[in-house]
Formats: sequence, structure tokens, C-alpha cells
Amino acid sequence: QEYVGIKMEVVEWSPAAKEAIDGKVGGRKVFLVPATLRPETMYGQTNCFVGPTLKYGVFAINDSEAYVVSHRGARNMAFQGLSPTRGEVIQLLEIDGASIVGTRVKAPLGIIPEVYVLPMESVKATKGTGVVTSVPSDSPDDYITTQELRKKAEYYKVDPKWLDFELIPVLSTAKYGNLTAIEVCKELKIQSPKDAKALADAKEIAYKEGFYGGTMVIGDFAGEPVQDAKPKVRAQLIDMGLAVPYAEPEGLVMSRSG
Ligand code: ZZB
Repeated sequence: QEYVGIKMEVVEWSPAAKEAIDGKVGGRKVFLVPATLRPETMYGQTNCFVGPTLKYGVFAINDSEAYVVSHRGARNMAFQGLSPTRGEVIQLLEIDGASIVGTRVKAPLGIIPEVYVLPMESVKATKGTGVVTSVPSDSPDDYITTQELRKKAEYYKVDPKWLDFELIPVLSTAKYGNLTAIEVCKELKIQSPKDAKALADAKEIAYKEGFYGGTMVIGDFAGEPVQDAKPKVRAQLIDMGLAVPYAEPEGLVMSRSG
């Protein structure tokens, strides 16, 4: 799978992360790096997600930058030019997902320029980098999870102010209008992140409708079909140094080597 890794630069660490990281990154800029297949939706980022029970590492990419990703993500990156020595990772420290929550990061191309890191229990350690950027206008998982966090902020240990945002229309489709995720969740009557099966269906529907039937309503390619805008936004992000190409090895290779 050809993802893009979005470089979400840390602006302010949560107190727990600050304590863990202090003195260990050697002056490097640190980025959370979610893998996405939907670069054209980056205008609508409202937050970032990590798995609260997952382990992450802060990995040196070179002398000036470090990325927060899963160990698996870092290992893949090390074979794609994203490490000082090919195939070798340099982990500066390990950190729990739960401690990263509350960190403030930049959202490249985002209408909301800085967003918070929030917990999402369904983040898979076995996919991408284990970090996810959230676009609740177009991703049913992101929409339902942010709604759930709002309802039970105390339980999830999140400050309601981290969720103080509105959805941003990014693309419009004839069938669902310009907030596809809300409409698809309504249609499938999805109430909770625990409706995993329905959410998987919703993702499929939202993805297809957006890609084949969507028109951009924001950004440099407003008015263009999503299919045309997607590679252009991707290239723009990479050219601006705001993202890096990130490929996921397929099937056999990964299942054999872990
Ligand atoms: C931003 C975004 C905007 C995404 C959207 C989707 C949508 P796929 O097709 O199943 O591979 N993702 C990435 N890594 C993980 C992970 N470890 N655990 C859970 N979710 C993850 O899905 C790729 C998408 O799943 C990625 O693209 C990422 O969210 C999420 F409007 O990034 B996406 C209808 C989907 N819309």
C-alpha cells in the first residue's frame, strides 16, 4: 500500500510525554507521523489519534529530526530511506500511547493549524505507523470516536477543550453532501466505536463515494474531482516537506517476519 506519512510537528508535549522525553532527543525536532491513504482530506484534520495501550518509540531519522511511530512502522521506514542507516532503527526512547495524549501538534495543510493527540482504542498496531490523523468529516471511525470522547471525556481522560472543534467540509458528493462521514454513520445507524462491523462498511462506502463521486470544496484544487486532486495534494505535501512517502510491505513478507 502506498501511504503518505504526514509530519505533524510537536508544538507542546503533554506533561507525561515531556517528562519521558526530556534530554533524550538531542535537540531534534519531533514529529508524530500518521500514515494516510487520503492526503486530499488533510485540510479537514481536527486531531491526531494514538492507541492508548500501544507502545511507541521516538526514532532518530537523521541528526535533526525524530519521528514518533510504532516500532513496526519505524522498521519499515528504515528500508525506505527514513533512518540514518538503511535497515537499522535508532530508538531514542520508548513511550506509551496514553502518555502522548494531550500533546499539541501541527496539522499540515489543516484549516485548524494545531490539533491535539487523542486516544482511539481501535488503532491497530499492525497497520501503518500506529498513528492516525483524524478527519471526522470524511472518516466514519474518526467521527464516531470523537463523538464518543466528547460523551465520556472523563472516562477517557481527555480535556473537553481538546475536542473543541467543528467539522470542516473538504469534499462534496451528490449522495452525502459535504460531511460524508456523518451521513454514512446515520444511514448505517452507527452509535459507538464498538460497532466495528458497521464501521468497516461505513469506511468502505465513504471511501468509494468520496473517491469516485467527490469534488473538492477547499484548498488549491477546489472544484476538481477528488481523483485528480488526490495525487496533486500528495505531491504538494511531499514537495513542501510536510510529508514523506511510506509504503507498507504486502502480505507474505510481513506475516513471516512479524
Ligand atoms: C486520514 C483519513 C481521512 C483516513 C479519511 C481515512 C478517511 P485502510 O484502507 O483500511 O488501509 N489508519 C491508518 N493506520 C491505522 C491504524 N494503525 N489503525 C487504524 N486505522 C488506521 O485504511 C487506511 C486509513 O485508516 C488511513 O487513512 C487512516 O485514516 C486509517 F477521510 O487517514 B486515513 C473512509 C476513510 N476516510
